[in-house]
Amino acid sequence: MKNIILSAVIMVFVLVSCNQKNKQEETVNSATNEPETTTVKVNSNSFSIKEIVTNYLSLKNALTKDDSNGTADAGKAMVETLGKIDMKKLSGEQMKTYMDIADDVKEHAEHIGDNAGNIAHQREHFVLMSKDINDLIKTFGTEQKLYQDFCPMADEGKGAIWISEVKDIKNPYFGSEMLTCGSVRKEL
Ligand SMILES: [Cu+2]
Repeated sequence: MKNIILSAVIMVFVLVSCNQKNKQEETVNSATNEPETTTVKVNSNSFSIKEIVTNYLSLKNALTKDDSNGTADAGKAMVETLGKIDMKKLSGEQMKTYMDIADDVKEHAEHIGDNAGNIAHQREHFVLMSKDINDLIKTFGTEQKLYQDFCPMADEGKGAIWISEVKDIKNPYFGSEMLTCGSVRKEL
């Protein structure tokens, strides 16, 4: 009898749908993954991360299409974009925050750019790049309406976020294999 109950319980776990899993992970993650950071907002008419975000979005869209070469090109373009950002408008503290994140973005962009043909590896770096872009938006704001999406199955089941300009879910971690897996976590 005990065994029957036990297997019934296991079955229920196995049958948990993608959506239900989302909700659970969402609660866990909103409690742990969002440390309060000092937000240093900058006027939109001065410093802007707009070009970085635009570049990130085209990289993300190439991944949703399983386009490894396009993803690599967008990675290379990101390295160029980062080199052109004018940091003179930032105060000392803001500059430090920006440079910490931007250095990290650059590293991931380089790896993504160098790994055309290895989309799995590009996606590994995209997990971390997405966190950085999320931090940049949290710190410097966005003029464009953006969504923070979450896929519970990405990053080997640990779950990962990405930023999107569209409300519809188009999953960059799985592409055509599981394009609509995930959910909008919040509007940015
Ligand atoms: Cu790498």
